[in-house]
Amino acid sequence: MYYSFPDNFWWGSASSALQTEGAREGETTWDRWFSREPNRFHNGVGPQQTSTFYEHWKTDIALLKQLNHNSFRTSISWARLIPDGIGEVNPQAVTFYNQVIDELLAQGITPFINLFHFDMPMAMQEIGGWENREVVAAYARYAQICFELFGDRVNHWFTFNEPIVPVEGGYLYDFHYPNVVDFRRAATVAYHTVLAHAEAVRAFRAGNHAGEIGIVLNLTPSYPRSQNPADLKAAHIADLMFNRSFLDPVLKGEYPEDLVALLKSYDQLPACQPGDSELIAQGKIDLLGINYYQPRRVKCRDSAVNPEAPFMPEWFFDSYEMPGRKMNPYRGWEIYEPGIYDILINLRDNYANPRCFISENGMGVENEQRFIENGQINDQYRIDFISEHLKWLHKGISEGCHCLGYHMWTFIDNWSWCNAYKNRYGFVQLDLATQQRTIKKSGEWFAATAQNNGFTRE
Ligand code: BGP
Repeated sequence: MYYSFPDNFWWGSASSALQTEGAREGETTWDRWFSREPNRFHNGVGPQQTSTFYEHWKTDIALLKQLNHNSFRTSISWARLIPDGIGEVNPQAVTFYNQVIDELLAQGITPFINLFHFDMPMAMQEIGGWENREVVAAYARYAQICFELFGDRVNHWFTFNEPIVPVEGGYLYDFHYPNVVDFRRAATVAYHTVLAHAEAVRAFRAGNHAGEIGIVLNLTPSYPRSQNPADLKAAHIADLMFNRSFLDPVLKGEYPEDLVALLKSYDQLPACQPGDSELIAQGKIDLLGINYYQPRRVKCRDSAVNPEAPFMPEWFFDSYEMPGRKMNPYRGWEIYEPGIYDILINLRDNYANPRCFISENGMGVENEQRFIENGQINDQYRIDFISEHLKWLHKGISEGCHCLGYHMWTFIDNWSWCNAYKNRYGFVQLDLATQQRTIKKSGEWFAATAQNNGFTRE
Protein backbone atom coordinates (compact mmCIF):
# COMPACT_ATOMS: atom_id res chain seq x y z
CA MET A 1 0.00 0.00 0.00
CA TYR A 2 1.16 3.53 -0.73
CA TYR A 3 0.78 6.04 2.10
CA SER A 4 0.70 9.57 0.75
CA PHE A 5 0.60 12.69 2.88
CA PRO A 6 -1.08 16.08 2.40
CA ASP A 7 0.59 18.77 0.30
CA ASN A 8 3.13 20.86 2.18
CA PHE A 9 3.44 18.25 4.94
CA TRP A 10 6.36 19.12 7.23
CA TRP A 11 9.13 16.52 6.99
CA GLY A 12 12.06 17.12 9.27
CA SER A 13 13.66 16.52 12.62
CA ALA A 14 14.14 18.16 15.98
CA SER A 15 17.11 18.94 18.16
CA SER A 16 17.95 21.25 21.02
CA ALA A 17 20.65 23.82 21.73
CA LEU A 18 22.15 22.21 24.80
CA GLN A 19 22.24 18.74 23.28
CA THR A 20 24.00 19.75 20.06
CA GLU A 21 25.87 23.03 20.19
CA GLY A 22 28.74 22.22 22.50
CA ALA A 23 30.58 24.56 24.85
CA ARG A 24 28.91 27.86 25.66
CA GLU A 25 29.62 30.95 27.72
CA GLY A 26 26.55 31.03 29.96
CA GLU A 27 26.36 28.36 32.66
CA THR A 28 23.22 26.20 32.80
CA THR A 29 21.88 23.90 35.50
CA TRP A 30 23.35 21.00 33.53
CA ASP A 31 26.87 22.44 33.65
CA ARG A 32 26.59 22.97 37.40
CA TRP A 33 25.15 19.54 38.08
CA PHE A 34 27.78 17.88 35.92
CA SER A 35 30.58 19.72 37.74
CA ARG A 36 29.23 18.42 41.05
CA GLU A 37 28.15 14.92 40.13
CA PRO A 38 29.79 13.71 36.89
CA ASN A 39 29.04 10.15 37.96
CA ARG A 40 25.35 10.78 37.29
CA PHE A 41 26.13 11.00 33.54
CA HIS A 42 26.76 7.96 31.34
CA ASN A 43 30.53 7.43 30.98
CA GLY A 44 31.06 10.80 32.67
CA VAL A 45 30.30 12.76 29.49
CA GLY A 46 28.88 16.20 30.21
CA PRO A 47 26.98 18.98 28.49
CA GLN A 48 30.05 20.82 27.21
CA GLN A 49 30.90 17.92 24.91
CA THR A 50 27.83 17.86 22.68
CA SER A 51 27.76 17.43 18.91
CA THR A 52 29.75 20.57 17.94
CA PHE A 53 26.91 22.17 15.96
CA TYR A 54 28.30 25.54 17.09
CA GLU A 55 31.31 24.87 14.86
CA HIS A 56 29.75 22.73 12.14
CA TRP A 57 26.39 24.44 11.66
CA LYS A 58 26.96 25.15 7.98
CA THR A 59 27.92 21.64 6.92
CA ASP A 60 25.29 20.20 9.27
CA ILE A 61 22.60 22.27 7.56
CA ALA A 62 23.90 20.95 4.22
CA LEU A 63 23.26 17.46 5.64
CA LEU A 64 19.71 18.48 6.57
CA LYS A 65 19.24 19.50 2.98
CA GLN A 66 20.60 16.15 1.84
CA LEU A 67 17.98 14.50 4.05
CA ASN A 68 15.30 16.49 2.18
CA HIS A 69 14.10 18.32 5.26
CA ASN A 70 11.65 21.10 4.50
CA SER A 71 11.57 22.10 8.18
CA PHE A 72 13.79 21.70 11.24
CA ARG A 73 13.33 22.48 14.93
CA THR A 74 16.06 23.56 17.25
CA SER A 75 16.13 25.77 20.32
CA ILE A 76 17.84 28.96 21.33
CA SER A 77 19.96 28.62 24.45
CA TRP A 78 18.73 31.26 26.90
CA ALA A 79 22.09 31.02 28.70
CA ARG A 80 24.07 31.54 25.50
CA LEU A 81 21.97 34.52 24.45
CA ILE A 82 21.75 36.13 27.90
CA PRO A 83 24.40 34.47 30.08
CA ASP A 84 22.93 35.58 33.43
CA GLY A 85 19.35 35.20 32.19
CA ILE A 86 18.29 38.80 32.76
CA GLY A 87 21.12 41.17 31.73
CA GLU A 88 23.14 41.90 28.61
CA VAL A 89 22.60 40.10 25.33
CA ASN A 90 25.70 38.25 24.08
CA PRO A 91 26.46 39.55 20.55
CA GLN A 92 28.29 36.35 19.50
CA ALA A 93 25.13 34.37 20.24
CA VAL A 94 23.08 36.76 18.12
CA THR A 95 25.53 36.28 15.25
CA PHE A 96 25.44 32.51 15.66
CA TYR A 97 21.65 32.20 15.67
CA ASN A 98 21.34 34.68 12.80
CA GLN A 99 23.72 32.57 10.73
CA VAL A 100 21.83 29.37 11.52
CA ILE A 101 18.44 30.87 10.68
CA ASP A 102 19.72 32.50 7.49
CA GLU A 103 21.42 29.34 6.30
CA LEU A 104 18.32 27.21 6.96
CA LEU A 105 16.24 29.64 4.93
CA ALA A 106 18.85 29.75 2.16
CA GLN A 107 18.60 25.96 1.91
CA GLY A 108 14.79 26.07 1.75
CA ILE A 109 14.34 24.67 5.28
CA THR A 110 11.77 26.37 7.50
CA PRO A 111 13.19 27.03 10.96
CA PHE A 112 10.99 26.06 13.92
CA ILE A 113 12.46 27.78 16.94
CA ASN A 114 11.90 26.73 20.53
CA LEU A 115 12.80 28.96 23.46
CA PHE A 116 13.37 26.51 26.31
CA HIS A 117 14.53 22.92 26.16
CA PHE A 118 15.37 21.95 29.78
CA ASP A 119 18.28 24.44 29.88
CA MET A 120 17.77 26.88 32.74
CA PRO A 121 20.54 29.49 33.09
CA MET A 122 22.29 28.76 36.39
CA ALA A 123 21.95 32.37 37.54
CA MET A 124 18.17 31.98 37.23
CA GLN A 125 18.20 28.69 39.12
CA GLU A 126 20.18 30.34 41.87
CA ILE A 127 17.25 32.64 42.57
CA GLY A 128 14.84 29.70 42.63
CA GLY A 129 14.30 28.76 38.98
CA TRP A 130 10.63 28.31 38.06
CA GLU A 131 9.65 28.53 41.72
CA ASN A 132 10.34 32.26 41.56
CA ARG A 133 8.05 34.60 39.63
CA GLU A 134 11.05 36.84 38.88
CA VAL A 135 12.29 34.04 36.62
CA VAL A 136 8.92 34.03 34.86
CA ALA A 137 9.42 37.75 34.17
CA ALA A 138 13.03 37.20 33.01
CA TYR A 139 11.86 34.46 30.64
CA ALA A 140 9.17 36.74 29.21
CA ARG A 141 11.84 39.39 28.55
CA TYR A 142 14.10 36.79 26.92
CA ALA A 143 11.21 35.61 24.70
CA GLN A 144 10.46 39.16 23.64
CA ILE A 145 14.14 39.76 22.80
CA CYS A 146 14.11 36.63 20.60
CA PHE A 147 10.96 37.75 18.77
CA GLU A 148 12.56 41.14 18.13
CA LEU A 149 15.94 39.74 17.05
CA PHE A 150 14.78 36.86 14.86
CA GLY A 151 11.03 37.33 14.28
CA ASP A 152 11.53 38.92 10.86
CA ARG A 153 12.60 35.47 9.61
CA VAL A 154 11.22 32.93 12.08
CA ASN A 155 7.51 32.20 11.65
CA HIS A 156 7.11 29.16 13.89
CA TRP A 157 7.86 29.71 17.56
CA PHE A 158 7.54 27.38 20.53
CA THR A 159 7.66 28.55 24.12
CA PHE A 160 8.73 25.26 25.74
CA ASN A 161 9.69 21.71 24.92
CA GLU A 162 8.09 19.11 27.19
CA PRO A 163 7.56 21.44 30.17
CA ILE A 164 6.38 18.56 32.38
CA VAL A 165 9.82 16.94 32.17
CA PRO A 166 11.75 19.49 34.29
CA VAL A 167 8.87 19.18 36.80
CA GLU A 168 9.20 15.41 36.92
CA GLY A 169 12.99 15.35 36.68
CA GLY A 170 13.83 18.28 38.94
CA TYR A 171 11.09 18.11 41.59
CA LEU A 172 9.62 14.59 41.70
CA TYR A 173 11.87 11.82 40.40
CA ASP A 174 15.47 13.05 40.66
CA PHE A 175 16.69 12.99 37.07
CA HIS A 176 17.24 16.74 36.54
CA TYR A 177 18.86 19.39 38.72
CA PRO A 178 17.98 20.57 41.42
CA ASN A 179 17.05 16.97 42.37
CA VAL A 180 14.28 17.93 44.75
CA VAL A 181 11.46 15.52 45.68
CA ASP A 182 8.50 17.64 46.76
CA PHE A 183 5.08 17.61 45.11
CA ARG A 184 3.97 21.09 46.11
CA ARG A 185 7.18 22.60 44.76
CA ALA A 186 6.72 20.54 41.60
CA ALA A 187 3.19 21.91 41.21
CA THR A 188 4.51 25.46 41.67
CA VAL A 189 7.15 24.91 38.99
CA ALA A 190 4.50 23.54 36.60
CA TYR A 191 2.14 26.42 37.35
CA HIS A 192 4.79 29.08 36.86
CA THR A 193 5.87 27.43 33.61
CA VAL A 194 2.31 27.81 32.33
CA LEU A 195 2.42 31.48 33.37
CA ALA A 196 5.76 31.94 31.60
CA HIS A 197 4.33 30.31 28.47
CA ALA A 198 1.32 32.63 28.57
CA GLU A 199 3.54 35.70 29.10
CA ALA A 200 5.53 34.76 25.99
CA VAL A 201 2.37 34.24 23.92
CA ARG A 202 1.06 37.60 25.12
CA ALA A 203 4.35 39.32 24.19
CA PHE A 204 4.30 37.65 20.78
CA ARG A 205 0.76 38.86 20.07
CA ALA A 206 1.43 42.33 21.47
CA GLY A 207 4.43 42.72 19.15
CA ASN A 208 2.31 41.88 16.09
CA HIS A 209 4.95 39.46 14.90
CA ALA A 210 4.36 37.48 11.74
CA GLY A 211 3.78 33.75 11.97
CA GLU A 212 2.54 31.62 14.81
CA ILE A 213 3.38 30.49 18.30
CA GLY A 214 2.88 27.17 20.03
CA ILE A 215 4.31 24.77 22.55
CA VAL A 216 5.74 21.25 22.34
CA LEU A 217 4.18 18.74 24.76
CA ASN A 218 5.10 15.13 25.36
CA LEU A 219 1.66 13.56 25.31
CA THR A 220 1.75 10.16 26.92
CA PRO A 221 -1.65 8.49 26.59
CA SER A 222 -2.73 6.86 29.87
CA TYR A 223 -4.11 3.40 29.26
CA PRO A 224 -5.90 1.64 32.14
CA ARG A 225 -5.14 -2.04 32.78
CA SER A 226 -8.87 -2.82 32.51
CA GLN A 227 -12.27 -1.19 32.32
CA ASN A 228 -12.76 -1.71 36.05
CA PRO A 229 -13.73 1.69 37.56
CA ALA A 230 -10.70 1.60 39.89
CA ASP A 231 -8.30 1.22 36.95
CA LEU A 232 -10.19 3.86 34.95
CA LYS A 233 -9.88 6.30 37.83
CA ALA A 234 -6.14 5.60 38.10
CA ALA A 235 -5.70 6.32 34.37
CA HIS A 236 -7.81 9.47 34.60
CA ILE A 237 -5.67 10.91 37.41
CA ALA A 238 -2.41 10.05 35.63
CA ASP A 239 -3.77 11.79 32.53
CA LEU A 240 -4.72 14.88 34.55
CA MET A 241 -1.32 15.12 36.16
CA PHE A 242 0.98 14.35 33.25
CA ASN A 243 -0.92 15.42 30.11
CA ARG A 244 -3.80 17.72 30.93
CA SER A 245 -1.82 19.85 33.40
CA PHE A 246 -0.33 21.53 30.32
CA LEU A 247 -2.64 20.52 27.48
CA ASP A 248 -5.77 22.15 28.90
CA PRO A 249 -4.20 25.53 29.75
CA VAL A 250 -2.55 25.90 26.34
CA LEU A 251 -5.53 24.74 24.27
CA LYS A 252 -8.51 25.74 26.42
CA GLY A 253 -6.97 28.56 28.41
CA GLU A 254 -7.81 26.97 31.77
CA TYR A 255 -6.96 24.05 34.05
CA PRO A 256 -9.16 20.94 34.26
CA GLU A 257 -11.57 21.33 37.19
CA ASP A 258 -10.88 17.77 38.35
CA LEU A 259 -7.16 18.48 38.65
CA VAL A 260 -7.69 21.66 40.66
CA ALA A 261 -10.20 19.90 42.95
CA LEU A 262 -7.86 16.94 43.48
CA LEU A 263 -4.84 19.07 44.42
CA LYS A 264 -6.98 21.30 46.59
CA SER A 265 -8.33 18.35 48.55
CA TYR A 266 -4.74 17.29 49.38
CA ASP A 267 -3.60 20.86 50.07
CA GLN A 268 -1.11 20.79 47.18
CA LEU A 269 -2.29 23.75 45.08
CA PRO A 270 0.38 26.31 44.19
CA ALA A 271 -0.13 29.92 45.29
CA CYS A 272 -2.14 31.96 42.77
CA GLN A 273 -2.21 35.70 42.36
CA PRO A 274 -4.90 38.04 41.03
CA GLY A 275 -4.70 38.20 37.24
CA ASP A 276 -3.25 34.70 36.80
CA SER A 277 -6.42 33.21 35.27
CA GLU A 278 -6.71 36.06 32.78
CA LEU A 279 -3.06 35.59 31.83
CA ILE A 280 -3.47 31.82 31.38
CA ALA A 281 -6.50 32.44 29.16
CA GLN A 282 -4.24 34.54 26.90
CA GLY A 283 -1.79 31.68 26.49
CA LYS A 284 -3.85 29.80 23.91
CA ILE A 285 -1.65 28.60 21.07
CA ASP A 286 -1.79 28.50 17.28
CA LEU A 287 0.11 25.24 16.81
CA LEU A 288 0.73 22.22 19.04
CA GLY A 289 3.89 20.14 18.77
CA ILE A 290 3.40 16.57 19.98
CA ASN A 291 6.31 14.48 21.19
CA TYR A 292 5.37 10.84 21.32
CA TYR A 293 7.67 8.07 22.49
CA GLN A 294 5.71 5.74 24.72
CA PRO A 295 2.34 5.12 26.34
CA ARG A 296 1.71 5.16 30.10
CA ARG A 297 -0.04 2.05 31.38
CA VAL A 298 -1.56 2.23 34.82
CA LYS A 299 -3.66 0.25 37.24
CA CYS A 300 -5.19 1.05 40.61
CA ARG A 301 -2.82 0.70 43.54
CA ASP A 302 -2.30 -2.76 44.97
CA SER A 303 -1.74 -1.41 48.48
CA ALA A 304 -3.05 1.40 50.65
CA VAL A 305 -1.02 4.61 50.75
CA ASN A 306 1.19 5.09 53.78
CA PRO A 307 -0.17 8.36 55.20
CA GLU A 308 3.29 9.19 56.57
CA ALA A 309 4.85 9.06 53.10
CA PRO A 310 5.28 12.29 51.13
CA PHE A 311 2.47 13.12 48.72
CA MET A 312 3.31 11.87 45.21
CA PRO A 313 1.35 11.19 42.00
CA GLU A 314 1.75 7.47 42.77
CA TRP A 315 -0.72 7.84 45.64
CA PHE A 316 -3.34 7.34 42.92
CA PHE A 317 -1.98 4.66 40.60
CA ASP A 318 0.63 1.98 40.04
CA SER A 319 2.35 1.51 36.74
CA TYR A 320 1.22 -1.56 34.86
CA GLU A 321 3.44 -3.85 32.81
CA MET A 322 1.19 -5.16 30.10
CA PRO A 323 2.00 -8.78 29.21
CA GLY A 324 3.37 -9.06 25.68
CA ARG A 325 4.23 -5.38 25.37
CA LYS A 326 6.85 -4.48 22.78
CA MET A 327 9.88 -2.79 24.31
CA ASN A 328 12.82 -0.71 23.27
CA PRO A 329 15.18 -2.44 25.71
CA TYR A 330 17.92 0.20 25.45
CA ARG A 331 15.72 3.05 26.66
CA GLY A 332 13.28 0.89 28.61
CA TRP A 333 10.31 2.45 26.83
CA GLU A 334 7.34 0.54 25.41
CA ILE A 335 6.82 0.92 21.66
CA TYR A 336 3.12 1.27 20.91
CA GLU A 337 2.46 2.78 17.48
CA PRO A 338 -1.35 3.23 17.79
CA GLY A 339 -0.66 5.73 20.59
CA ILE A 340 0.01 8.38 17.96
CA TYR A 341 -3.47 7.83 16.50
CA ASP A 342 -5.13 7.87 19.93
CA ILE A 343 -3.48 11.22 20.72
CA LEU A 344 -4.72 12.74 17.45
CA ILE A 345 -8.27 11.43 17.91
CA ASN A 346 -8.36 12.77 21.48
CA LEU A 347 -7.31 16.19 20.20
CA ARG A 348 -9.87 16.04 17.40
CA ASP A 349 -12.75 15.06 19.65
CA ASN A 350 -11.98 16.82 22.93
CA TYR A 351 -9.89 19.85 21.96
CA ALA A 352 -11.59 21.17 18.79
CA ASN A 353 -9.08 19.53 16.43
CA PRO A 354 -6.14 21.95 16.81
CA ARG A 355 -3.45 22.48 14.18
CA CYS A 356 -0.69 20.16 15.31
CA PHE A 357 2.26 18.09 14.14
CA ILE A 358 4.42 15.32 15.51
CA SER A 359 7.40 17.26 16.78
CA GLU A 360 9.39 14.27 18.13
CA ASN A 361 9.22 10.52 17.77
CA GLY A 362 12.25 8.30 17.85
CA MET A 363 14.15 5.26 18.94
CA GLY A 364 17.39 5.36 20.91
CA VAL A 365 19.59 2.30 20.35
CA GLU A 366 22.84 1.36 22.05
CA ASN A 367 26.00 0.28 20.22
CA GLU A 368 24.75 0.84 16.69
CA GLN A 369 28.24 0.19 15.34
CA ARG A 370 27.39 -3.51 15.38
CA PHE A 371 24.97 -2.82 12.50
CA ILE A 372 27.59 -1.27 10.19
CA GLU A 373 27.57 -2.76 6.68
CA ASN A 374 29.89 -1.29 4.04
CA GLY A 375 30.66 1.66 6.26
CA GLN A 376 27.01 2.58 6.95
CA ILE A 377 24.73 1.78 9.90
CA ASN A 378 21.92 -0.36 8.57
CA ASP A 379 19.20 0.63 11.04
CA GLN A 380 16.25 -1.18 9.52
CA TYR A 381 14.67 -1.28 13.00
CA ARG A 382 14.44 2.53 12.91
CA ILE A 383 12.86 2.50 9.44
CA ASP A 384 10.29 -0.01 10.75
CA PHE A 385 9.70 2.14 13.83
CA ILE A 386 9.11 5.30 11.78
CA SER A 387 6.94 3.72 9.11
CA GLU A 388 4.71 1.93 11.62
CA HIS A 389 4.14 5.23 13.44
CA LEU A 390 3.54 7.04 10.16
CA LYS A 391 0.87 4.51 9.23
CA TRP A 392 -1.11 5.40 12.36
CA LEU A 393 -0.52 9.09 11.77
CA HIS A 394 -1.82 8.64 8.22
CA LYS A 395 -4.95 6.95 9.56
CA GLY A 396 -5.53 9.90 11.91
CA ILE A 397 -5.21 12.37 9.04
CA SER A 398 -7.58 10.32 6.89
CA GLU A 399 -10.11 10.56 9.73
CA GLY A 400 -9.91 14.33 9.82
CA CYS A 401 -7.15 15.08 12.35
CA HIS A 402 -5.36 18.33 11.68
CA CYS A 403 -1.81 16.97 11.75
CA LEU A 404 0.55 18.97 9.55
CA GLY A 405 3.89 17.22 9.80
CA TYR A 406 6.27 14.68 11.25
CA HIS A 407 9.61 15.52 12.83
CA MET A 408 11.93 12.82 14.04
CA TRP A 409 14.18 12.87 17.07
CA THR A 410 16.82 13.50 15.88
CA PHE A 411 19.08 14.67 13.11
CA ILE A 412 22.64 13.76 14.22
CA ASP A 413 23.29 11.46 17.20
CA ASN A 414 23.35 13.81 20.15
CA TRP A 415 23.84 14.07 23.88
CA SER A 416 20.90 12.68 25.84
CA TRP A 417 21.04 14.29 29.27
CA CYS A 418 22.06 11.74 31.92
CA ASN A 419 22.30 9.04 29.25
CA ALA A 420 24.89 11.16 27.41
CA TYR A 421 25.81 9.21 24.25
CA LYS A 422 24.57 5.81 25.42
CA ASN A 423 21.57 5.57 23.08
CA ARG A 424 21.79 6.97 19.55
CA TYR A 425 18.74 8.47 17.85
CA GLY A 426 20.09 10.18 14.73
CA PHE A 427 19.54 9.88 11.02
CA VAL A 428 23.24 10.65 10.93
CA GLN A 429 25.87 8.71 12.86
CA LEU A 430 28.33 10.78 14.89
CA ASP A 431 31.83 9.44 15.46
CA LEU A 432 32.68 10.92 18.85
CA ALA A 433 36.43 10.67 18.35
CA THR A 434 36.60 12.37 14.94
CA GLN A 435 33.23 14.20 14.93
CA GLN A 436 32.70 12.70 11.47
CA ARG A 437 29.06 12.48 10.32
CA THR A 438 27.77 9.53 8.23
CA ILE A 439 24.18 9.16 7.05
CA LYS A 440 22.48 5.97 8.28
CA LYS A 441 20.16 3.86 6.17
CA SER A 442 17.18 5.43 7.97
CA GLY A 443 18.39 8.86 6.84
CA GLU A 444 18.31 7.72 3.22
CA TRP A 445 14.86 6.19 3.71
CA PHE A 446 13.57 9.40 5.28
CA ALA A 447 15.04 11.54 2.51
CA ALA A 448 13.18 9.45 -0.09
CA THR A 449 9.95 9.54 1.93
CA ALA A 450 10.15 13.32 2.28
CA GLN A 451 10.88 13.74 -1.41
CA ASN A 452 7.96 11.50 -2.45
CA ASN A 453 5.69 12.86 0.29
CA GLY A 454 4.89 9.26 1.16
CA PHE A 455 6.11 5.67 1.19
CA THR A 456 5.12 2.14 0.28
CA ARG A 457 4.56 -0.42 2.99
CA GLU A 458 2.50 -3.56 3.52
C1 BGP B 1 12.65 13.94 24.68
C2 BGP B 1 13.44 15.22 24.71
C3 BGP B 1 14.70 15.20 23.93
C4 BGP B 1 15.38 13.87 23.78
C5 BGP B 1 14.41 12.68 23.68
C6 BGP B 1 15.02 11.31 23.85
O1 BGP B 1 11.94 13.79 25.86
O2 BGP B 1 12.68 16.32 24.24
O3 BGP B 1 15.52 16.21 24.44
O4 BGP B 1 16.44 13.71 24.60
O5 BGP B 1 13.38 12.78 24.62
O6 BGP B 1 15.08 10.94 25.18
P1 BGP B 1 16.42 10.60 25.92
O7 BGP B 1 17.42 11.54 25.42
O8 BGP B 1 16.15 10.80 27.37
O9 BGP B 1 16.72 9.17 25.60
